[in-house]
Amino acid sequence: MRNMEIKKALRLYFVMGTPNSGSQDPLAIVEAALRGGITCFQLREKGSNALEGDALLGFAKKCQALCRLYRVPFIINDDVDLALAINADGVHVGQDDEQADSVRQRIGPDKWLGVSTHNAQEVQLAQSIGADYVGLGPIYPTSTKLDASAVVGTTLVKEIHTAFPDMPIVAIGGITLATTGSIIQAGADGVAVVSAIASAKDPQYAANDLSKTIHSLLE
Ligand code: TZP
Ligand code: MG
Repeated sequence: MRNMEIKKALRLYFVMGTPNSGSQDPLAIVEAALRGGITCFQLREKGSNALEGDALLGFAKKCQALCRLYRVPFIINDDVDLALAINADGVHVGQDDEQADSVRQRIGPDKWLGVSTHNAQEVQLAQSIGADYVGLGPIYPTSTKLDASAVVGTTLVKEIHTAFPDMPIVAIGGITLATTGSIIQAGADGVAVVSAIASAKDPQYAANDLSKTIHSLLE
């Protein structure tokens, strides 16, 4: 049950922080994305001019309130303290962040735990410590994450989907409307995007286009 719920939430997973909003109002982008049909939102506040302290707390609460309005899960990247402070729906960690098993202990069994992975060994480890889903990527080159590791392509999505059929998988990295279909066809439960929505001229329209494409391929 939980697996199915998570797979559905991964369909169109929007990842954003204020540094990704360019000249637009970040909260307006989040709301536009929600109106356009995103199914999960991750606050990933990273990079130059990233908010900290009370400013971050305030922004996170506003994002959370919007997500609640649209009944979309609200996930925090990396910052377990923040996730616990505001009672977020989950936490997402990378390989260089706090160890996933320690995160699971701190957040308890109910909150979702997502782990960024790049190969079968990392997926196996994530599964063994009780991750609810894995992020796989970068599928394509991306300029959004400066320290991104080597691109893995859709081949890795196929491989992981075959080896771990029950594990919810979301693909990330350089994904656009044009490449979304092949990623879903490779076996991902959904796509995670930053710039395809945050840097779009019309984020609501961009999210809606992605949403229609994904939902047409998944029943
Ligand atoms: N992790 C791997 S690639 C990436 C993250 C957070 C950035 C994805 O951003 P974009 O703009 O969708 O390529
Ligand atoms: Mg991280």
